[in-house]
Formats: sequence, structure tokens, C-alpha cells
Amino acid sequence: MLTIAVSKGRIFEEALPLLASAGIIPIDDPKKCRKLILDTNQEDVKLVIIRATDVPTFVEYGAADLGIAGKDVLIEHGSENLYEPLDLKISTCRLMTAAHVDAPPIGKRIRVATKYVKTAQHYFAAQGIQAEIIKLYGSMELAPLVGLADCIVDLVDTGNTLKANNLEPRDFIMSISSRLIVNKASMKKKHQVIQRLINQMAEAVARQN
Ligand code: PRT
Ligand code: MG
Repeated sequence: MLTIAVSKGRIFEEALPLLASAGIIPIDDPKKCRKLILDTNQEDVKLVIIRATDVPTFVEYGAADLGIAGKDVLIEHGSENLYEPLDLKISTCRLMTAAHVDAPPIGKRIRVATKYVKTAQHYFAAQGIQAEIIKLYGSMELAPLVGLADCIVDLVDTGNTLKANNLEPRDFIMSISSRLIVNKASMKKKHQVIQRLINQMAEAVARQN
């Protein structure tokens, strides 16, 4: 049995063709059914559908052999207890600071709202900026508008969400894409089947880029 953890949102859509290139096609559509364990065309391969931020946890504890997770999520979770063999180059975006369009340049002592606490702490420390980090779980864009923070650290793709809220991107922190992750024990015990899957997905990534 091989279990692969994926989240339901944008990553799932973009992961489907890559999984298909490794011969894995889910039978149910997670948007239409409420099943959390999806059967695939292969009897011994299942997909588990979980929150994006939970994917590294499932893989680390061996509840899934493999997973697909954003680099943003992996950095916050810590990836010492996982293998990360492949950059899938899907669900790409940038991690940025952002502030109100009328706000002054980011100063040396600031308040920052983000769900990326570790990444933000590390980034501002490296810049010599004293940042008080306020952890939020969503709608970060609201924080500068209501005076909760001077700026936010969030993912930016088109920039439309920032623009719609009178915010603008300021500093680029890092490029983000989704990665294939593997449980360390599974990599040993199921080496042949997992290595074949990695190779097939790597070829598909190369073809797509
Ligand atoms: O939705 P849920 O709470 O279950 O979890 P989630 O929001 O983490 O899942 P999902 O599916 O929305 O995102 C999963 C992964 O997609 C993230 O971990 C990233 O690696 C990747 N990704 C790529 C993005 C974006 N692009 C992105 N633009 N995740 C979120 N966004 C959000 C961003 O936070 C902001 O609110 O989209 C908005 C900005 O988009 P633009 O196009 O307006 O700039
Ligand atoms: Mg979401």
C-alpha cells in the first residue's frame, strides 16, 4: 500500500497531471465528494485529502508515505524529519512583505502580522529589523488596514488581493513552489516503488518546464 497526502485546493489541481504521469489517477473528485481517503486506479495507492498545513505532519509520522506541500508550509513545519526529493514547480508564488500604499518604508522596529512566524522572524532578524510578530491564521491583509500591524508577510501571486485592499508588495523574501516529500522509513521500506514514482514525476516536471 502507498498513501499520498495532498491538500484539496490549488495544489491538488496542479498535482493531478504529475500524479497521472506516475500512473496514479484518483477515482473520486474531492471537490464533489466528502471522502477523505480517495481510491485511485491503482488498488494499492490511496490519496488522503488534508489541510495544506497538515501534509508534513502526516508524512513525518508515517500516516502517509508521500505528500505534496508548499515550500512555505515546509519551512514553517521544519523539514529535518522528512525527505524532500523533488521540486514539482507547481503552485508557484512569492513570499513578500506588504504594506498600505500610503505607509512609509518599513522601519527598524515594526509590527508584522503573518501566519509565517518562523520565516518572518528569520527574515527580519537577518535584515537587522526588530519585528514583533503577530500570528494570524488568515486574512492577513486586514491587519495593516485596522492598525494591527505595520506590514504583513504573505504569499503573492497576481498581486490582486493586495491591490484590492490598498496594499502593495514591498520586499521579496523568497520564491515558493510545491515539493514532493517522503517519509524517511517509507523511503527505505518501499524504496523501489517510491523511487520509480519520483523518477516518473521528475520527468513530467522536466517536460512541463
Ligand atoms: O485553504 P486552506 O486554509 O485549507 O489552506 P491553504 O490556504 O494553505 O491552502 P491553499 O490550497 O489555498 O494553498 C496551498 C498552497 O498553495 C500554499 O501553501 C502555497 O504553497 C501555494 N500557493 C500558491 C498559494 C498561493 N499561490 C496564493 N496566492 N497559497 C495562497 N495564496 C493566497 C495568498 O495567501 C493571498 O491570500 O492567495 C492570495 C494572493 O493571491 P494573488 O493572486 O491575489 O496575489
Ligand atoms: Mg486557502
